[in-house]
Amino acid sequence: MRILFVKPDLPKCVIGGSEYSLSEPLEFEYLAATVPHHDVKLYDMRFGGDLQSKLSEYNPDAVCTTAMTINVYEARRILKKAKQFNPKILTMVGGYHPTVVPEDFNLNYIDIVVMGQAYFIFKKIIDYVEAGKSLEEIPALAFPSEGGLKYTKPKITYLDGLDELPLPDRNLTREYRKKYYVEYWQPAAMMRTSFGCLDRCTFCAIWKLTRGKFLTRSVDRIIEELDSINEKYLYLIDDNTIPIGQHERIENLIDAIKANGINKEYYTAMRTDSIVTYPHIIEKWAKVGLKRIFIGMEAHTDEKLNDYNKRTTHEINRKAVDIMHQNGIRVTASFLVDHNYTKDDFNRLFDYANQFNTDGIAYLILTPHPNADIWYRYQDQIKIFNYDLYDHFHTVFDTRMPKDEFYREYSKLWMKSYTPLTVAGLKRISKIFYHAPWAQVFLIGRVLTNIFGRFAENFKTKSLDIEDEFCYLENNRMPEAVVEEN
Ligand code: B12
Ligand code: SF4
Repeated sequence: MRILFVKPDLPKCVIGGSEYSLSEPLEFEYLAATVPHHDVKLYDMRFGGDLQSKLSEYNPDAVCTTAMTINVYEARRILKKAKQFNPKILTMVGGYHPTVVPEDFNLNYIDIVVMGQAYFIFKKIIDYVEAGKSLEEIPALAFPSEGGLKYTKPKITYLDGLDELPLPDRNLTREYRKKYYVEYWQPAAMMRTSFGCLDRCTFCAIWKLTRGKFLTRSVDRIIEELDSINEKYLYLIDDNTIPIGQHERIENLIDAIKANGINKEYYTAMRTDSIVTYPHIIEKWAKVGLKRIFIGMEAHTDEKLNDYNKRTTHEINRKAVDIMHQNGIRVTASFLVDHNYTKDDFNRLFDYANQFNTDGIAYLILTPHPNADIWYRYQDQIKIFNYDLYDHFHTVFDTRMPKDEFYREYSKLWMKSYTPLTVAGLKRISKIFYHAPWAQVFLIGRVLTNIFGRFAENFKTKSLDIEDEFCYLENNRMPEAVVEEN
């Protein structure tokens, strides 16, 4: 079969996508690796182009797309176009959103909605369709129909480990690889060494994907994949690279990286309590290439950290940043902005967040991702059901301040943090450029200009709460999610 994977473009109003990162579609590389006996092709719409001409050129038998919540409308458009182009094309969608709200894809131009981790399911679907066999015995599928989705059983499947998975097929992305970047690292590759998290933050959509388990890959398998990747810069997409009590695997991995002479630079996410518990691992890893780290500090008060069930404190966060800085690792600290913020809260957050002198800082608006605890908790307070706005840069709740003012203060947070308008901003920019290799100066400029551009624009329009032809409201409420909490 000829299978076309289509990575959707981002809605125009989404912030936080290509402004800072445009990375390889690992989901399709994994799926492609399970069907080596079929002809596969990728069309990454984030780089522009025209789907119609791709369809004519390749004439696929199946078109597969993926969707986070922000991709829902674009994913639908892709599959609709494919069906209109040739009604015989098998149209399929999977990913985070179809997993938790499959009903959003109950549309007559979609043949199959796939829920959960589809590594082995995908191969079966393709082989069964080719052989003309019924798909009913394959788990975790939903078939659109007028009376509602028809599900196969069980409704969702989970992984127990990651070692049985094939290595991602990076040939799929060969024509795009040089263009993928993570902030000012380009070309940058993406890879997973573990999946899931043992913590239970209320705003987080991730830990339920593995039923709360932390799944790991063996060191040998990780080294094998590292060896097969050409890029020097690696973004490890682990949700929490070193959970407390699970540190041995990373120590062994660091030893293996050293023993195998692997010369790469790493960027990953870690909890601050792990950093504080294992400073010696940070020191060791820094010596073999850990250069950058993303930490979710989330709040400027311990009370709010408790409310998010973050299980960290200001003191832990502060120590963690110190440890990273002592080891020459660049830190991006991320904070959640609450829709109930007043002007004073914005000012307090700015002062708090900027005291750590981190290279990167991110302010994400608290967003109720379908199936996260807060999605259930705040159901009756969710006011915007336009999925394009579920990007952490828009609020879908009513705000305490008038919306215009809220967004103005929000934009100011970013502007003040990344421009010489404030001492903190000036310090940050100087620090970023001072430590940057010459080759990255242009790329850093690009990220900063993008951030500045987006938020400066917001000063003009005075609101990020835009509705244009790409942002439209289809549902007046979200359907029930199917993933059960364990
Ligand atoms: C890496 C990552 C990114 C990368 C980009 C990834 C990419 N290439 O698009 C970066 C850092 C740029 C990013 C950005 C954002 N991200 Co992100 N990201 C992730 C992360 C950590 C891993 C995703 C991944 O690549 N997994 C690896 C692949 C192999 O797994 P997978 O995607 O789950 O795919 C499997 C199945 O879902 C299924 N599947 C997926 N697609 C399809 C399609 C078909 C046809 C089939 C059959 C199966 C299938 O099969 C795959 C194999 O089993 C997840 C968290 C997580 N642990 O999942 C968040 C996550 C997906 N991101 C999230 C969000 C919110 C964002 C942003 C909107 C945040 C922001 N504004 O900055 C932006 C959006 C911009 C964008 N899309 O480019 C949310 C999504 C929640 C939601 N409601 O949709 C998640 C869940 C994290 C969170 N915050 O809770 N992200
Ligand atoms: S926010 Fe981070 S630490 Fe909290 S549950 Fe999610 S992945 Fe784990």
